[in-house]
Amino acid sequence: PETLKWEDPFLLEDQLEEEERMIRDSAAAYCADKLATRVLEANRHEKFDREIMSEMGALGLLGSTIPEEYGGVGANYVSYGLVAREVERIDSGYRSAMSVQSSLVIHPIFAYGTEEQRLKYLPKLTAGEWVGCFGLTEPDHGSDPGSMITRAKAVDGGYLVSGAKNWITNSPIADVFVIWAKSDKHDGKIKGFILEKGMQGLAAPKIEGKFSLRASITGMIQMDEVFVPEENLLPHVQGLAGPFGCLNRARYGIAWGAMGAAESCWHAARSYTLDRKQFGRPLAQTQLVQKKLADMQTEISLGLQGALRLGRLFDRNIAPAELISLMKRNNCGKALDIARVSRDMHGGNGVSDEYGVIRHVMNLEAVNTYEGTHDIHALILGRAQTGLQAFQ
Ligand code: TGC
Ligand code: FAD
Repeated sequence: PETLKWEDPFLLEDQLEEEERMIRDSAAAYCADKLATRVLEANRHEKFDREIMSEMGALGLLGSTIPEEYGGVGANYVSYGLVAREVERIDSGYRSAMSVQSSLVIHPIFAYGTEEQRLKYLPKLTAGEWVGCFGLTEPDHGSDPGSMITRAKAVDGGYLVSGAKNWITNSPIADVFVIWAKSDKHDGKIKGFILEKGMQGLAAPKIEGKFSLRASITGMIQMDEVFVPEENLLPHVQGLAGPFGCLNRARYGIAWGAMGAAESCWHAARSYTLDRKQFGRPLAQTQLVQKKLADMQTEISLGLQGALRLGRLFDRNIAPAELISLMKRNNCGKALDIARVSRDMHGGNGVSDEYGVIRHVMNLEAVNTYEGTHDIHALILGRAQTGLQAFQ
């Protein structure tokens, strides 16, 4: 009989192509070398090191799925997911920075932009020379972005954009802002606009006192009649399908990423309880601890298989949005549970940042909320199977 590979029960490794493994391995080496070494201080002092974007850009980790002529490496979505898993194994905040740049800034410019916009923005964004952010959520409209109040008023040669966006990853350090606003020139439909740092009337103050994703920088975007020239409108999409086309990709990446954070917490719990003795034996030799480890192993291996299957469907362009909701919801919820249990298994040491686990707990609280909360994804799935929408 075959022996179970405890850390990879379904032999996920065997299901990957050679090129996928290579991309994953190079990301893993970078993470160990450059991210793991920075994260404790970054989290403790709430600082995002801008250099990380340039380093990720140099390695081809930003916008990796777009063609080479625009600065990508033409990677498939399975590879994109595998990279998200490696980065989030270290910290969800670093994965956040990567997801926003790739799925929420590079993707919409590539998919909805003009050739001139692609050539102007994509090479610099993929290189990490410019940092981008994505403004959908508003102070009074989070789960319900369709009710946004940000407006684009048509004027000679362009638009005046006014409104506020809240909880925006990377906004305080962004050079490029992809903003979603209702446009009076397009019958009040939602359109995407590219704003640039330095435009008059544009500000992006940092949100202080964040106790989650402290290694990632988050801010507001305030727009007071910002003049945006016509050539900065994303012409090829309108309505919520625009931002959701981006969110589909980011949510998919998060489904992989959250499992990376969960694996980190699982492995930490296993090592800790093997080493730590109480009542004269390793904690790992108790039934309660073994049950917890078995639950972690089960949820993570199923979550990873689901993410891989979704990635294969993504790469064939046949992944339904609701399936993305299913995997984002399941993997974030399960990862958060696993992180909390791992924290408990570390006893008092579990609340020290030296052990890393409490940081994952704090991070996963936000990961479970952003890109559609756990309950919003349940409502998306409920609607898909009953035909009844329960949002309102
Ligand atoms: P609904 O009636 O469902 O749809 C309106 C229009 O949008 C289309 N659509 C989609 N298209 C593509 N992919 C999807 N996933 C889509 N979902 C909807 C839909 O076909 C329709 O098109 P059309 O042409 O008929 O107009 O819209 P609703 O207003 O009822 O929406 C409800 C709901 C709850 C599903 C939705 O608004 C939702 O998902 N809310 C959650 C909001 C959210 O996810 N925000 C994320 C902000 S960005 C972020 O968090 C980044 S954090 C990143 C990081 O740091 O890593
Ligand atoms: P609300 O929508 O007010 O929800 C509050 C609670 O009510 C939740 O539990 C929710 O599930 C529940 N709820 C809402 N509606 C219903 C309903 N109909 N039925 C039952 N329950 C309901 N946004 C961006 O646009 N760009 C970014 O880069 C970005 N980065 C972020 C980074 C961080 C660290 C955080 C925390 C958020 C970020 N967000 C970003 C915003 C994020 O997407 C929103 O916080 C999220 O969509 C939830 O919106 P909300 O905070 O307004 O909560």
